[in-house]
Amino acid sequence: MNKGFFITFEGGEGSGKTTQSELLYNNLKEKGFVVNRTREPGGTILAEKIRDLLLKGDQDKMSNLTELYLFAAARKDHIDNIIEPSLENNEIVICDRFIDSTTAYQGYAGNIDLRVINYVNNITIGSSKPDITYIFDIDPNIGLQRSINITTEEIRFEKKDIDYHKKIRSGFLEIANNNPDRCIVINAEQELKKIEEFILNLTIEKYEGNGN
Ligand code: T5A
Repeated sequence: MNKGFFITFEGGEGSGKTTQSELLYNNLKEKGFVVNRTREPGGTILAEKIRDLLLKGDQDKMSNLTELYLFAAARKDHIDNIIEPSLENNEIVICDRFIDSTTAYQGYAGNIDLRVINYVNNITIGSSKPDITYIFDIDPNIGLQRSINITTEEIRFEKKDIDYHKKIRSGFLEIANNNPDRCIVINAEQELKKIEEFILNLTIEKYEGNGN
């Protein structure tokens, strides 16, 4: 029997991942699937505390490597306590951000050697590799404008300059190119409903194709 089904949503700031991951969660539940929706950094008590350290801190007060280890520590706790148990239980897990965010933000934009990033990602996730990853692609000027309209203290990364966000965008596209087996690039500038329907149909098709 197959072990659960793991879906991740990735992309730059304000690309619409959170909105669409919630829509997919509701649509799948409505169709009778057992679904668990979670996010990174976060998902457990410990990982949510690390999230606060990472996202509410002062810009540039933390080194890139410190950042990488904190994201990895939060992820390990999240995998052990939420993601793996859910997958073992044959559930569909939807996660808002996962390892590709580390590769794009700390690797492509943060300039940590990608070999280090891949090594840390691999030892952190073990066998918990996503079955599908939706990568939301958007012009960072549009994405940042969308996220500015949301009131939150979690702005450490949003505050970085536009070149940083452009590197994130091209990093995500390169990740998609290198992992065509699991990554699907979504044009995030399309109308919300169109994206919602595309993701729902493709998810069900892939889920059934996975032998579920
Ligand atoms: N991070 C995270 C790392 O650096 N390394 C890591 O390993 C990990 C895991 C996490 C931060 O941490 C960094 C990356 C991030 O900076 P987050 O909680 O994921 O942060 O927050 P953001 O990505 O900043 O989330 P945002 O809320 O800004 O963006 P979303 O989730 O992509 O966008 P969403 O859905 O909230 O939508 C933003 C706005 O746009 C509208 C929505 O209604 C909302 O108002 N919208 C649309 N408008 C028009 N057309 C559409 N199609 C729309 N879709 C959504």
